[in-house]
Amino acid sequence: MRQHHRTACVIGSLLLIAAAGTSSSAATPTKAPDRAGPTPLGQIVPAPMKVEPGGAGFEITAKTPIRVGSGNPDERRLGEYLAGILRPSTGYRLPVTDREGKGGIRLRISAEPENKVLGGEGYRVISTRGSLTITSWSSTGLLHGVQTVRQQLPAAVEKKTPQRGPWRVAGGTIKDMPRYAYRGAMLDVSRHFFPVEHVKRYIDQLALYKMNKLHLHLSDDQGWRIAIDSWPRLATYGGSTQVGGGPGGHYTKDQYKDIVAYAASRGLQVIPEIDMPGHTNAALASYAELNCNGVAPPLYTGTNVGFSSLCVNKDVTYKFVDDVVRELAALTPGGSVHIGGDEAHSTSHEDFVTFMGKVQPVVAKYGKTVMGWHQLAGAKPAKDAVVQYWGYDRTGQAERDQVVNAAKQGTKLVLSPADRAYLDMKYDKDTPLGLTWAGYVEVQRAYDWDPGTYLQGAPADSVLGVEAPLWTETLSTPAHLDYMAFPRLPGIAELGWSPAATHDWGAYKGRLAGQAPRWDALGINYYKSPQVPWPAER
Ligand code: NGO
Repeated sequence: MRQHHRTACVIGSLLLIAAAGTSSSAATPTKAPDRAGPTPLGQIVPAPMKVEPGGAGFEITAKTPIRVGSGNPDERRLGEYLAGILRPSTGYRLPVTDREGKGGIRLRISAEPENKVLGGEGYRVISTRGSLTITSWSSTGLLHGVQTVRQQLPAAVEKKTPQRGPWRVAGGTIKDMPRYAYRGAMLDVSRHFFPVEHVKRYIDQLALYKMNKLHLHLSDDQGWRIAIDSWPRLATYGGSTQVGGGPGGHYTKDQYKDIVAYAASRGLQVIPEIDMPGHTNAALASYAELNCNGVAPPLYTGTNVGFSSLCVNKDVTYKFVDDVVRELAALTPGGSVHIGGDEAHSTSHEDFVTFMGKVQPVVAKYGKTVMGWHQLAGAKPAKDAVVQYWGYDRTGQAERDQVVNAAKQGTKLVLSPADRAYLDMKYDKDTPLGLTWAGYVEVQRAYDWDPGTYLQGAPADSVLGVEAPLWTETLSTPAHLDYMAFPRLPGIAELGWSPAATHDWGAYKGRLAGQAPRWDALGINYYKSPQVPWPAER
């Protein structure tokens, strides 16, 4: 049903895209950055809240130390993280030291009022001839400050072999803090499985743009990707294939913990999703008793949606849910567990409401809050539930109203409009990967909307933030992920971080273009959108 609906909608979206295309001026390449001049202060992504340029600025040299306080292990850890980026390309020693002294790069976590006003993720960067100071109230803020400094340095800093400097940071002060508390990305590791190393690569990319949530879509019809001790066949059998019939895979608990810890070290909280009651063929195939008819269906390697459902009226279903949520919650230091709830086309509305009524308290019982796709608004969202809106320009008013009404009653929203934030949509008709059901999503379309006013009628303070989902029906390698995420992901990150007053496609596309040499240095395979004035190749 949904598939049909999606195909029909492509035509409408095509018209929209065609109309939008006429207004965007031809992209003229920006000049390659002058080796003699550093990146102007604040010309980074996401745009900082406040930039006060001035003064000579700092230059990293062979003698520069990275100074951290003696008392705070996070300062040292982040000092080493920064040094790890700078050492290979600069060729400098850059010792991380807690010895007092003047000059150099200084990392400080402190509760001084100037830091406190910038909140738990804010930071300041102060660049003068004598020193470069990154300071914050928190380790996460300090990490964001490090990412800012990284982007202020020449792109060659990202390379793994010695490069020519100079390594300058423009002079002045940046004061920065995020607009939204929730700035997320979702990776679908079910349709195609991605091993730990690939997930870490994505985490590093997200951290560069100050994202702070990694939502992992751990189960779907095509594969169950996390080991659950009490139901072992979920992973060993349910995870044994993927779209197209490849070998699939799953994370052991240790591997999953490794992902969670790595994400935390990069400022990201992992939100695990077990999609229920639909999108459950992998589980139903693994355990016959979960099916209403007691018969396990075969594993599924296609890309249809909406055909599977847990058996809402069987007790064993809730034993299963309890076990899975309990084990998952134990692996989840963050506050939320995502229970899916989308496209339950094989579950009656009544059953859906019953199911969500029973499952949400289980999440609460294990100390977590519920996150769900926006269909949860059609059941009774728990008091502190967060719903993730994934509608698009063709979503009917009744469906929107349901979400808006929930928001008016206190449900918080994360916005992932499919025709803006879905990184799996094709950019245009020639994009070799991706889907089209929400239309084409070129770079400007992904960036040019305001989360604060997007869902008309929803109170502005109901919006927790934004999330860019990356579904992987057609994506199976890191190069595929790169190509769909870049250059759209930084745009969603900017919508989540930067003040609304900085929103300006004209200025943004220039800053975005400035990121390309960095992606080249990092080996990121990005889409060269004709909408962006990429620097001339050198
Ligand atoms: C939908 C669907 C997913 C698909 C995705 C593809 C949601 C929330 N459910 O988004 O199963 O993979 O579209 O774009």
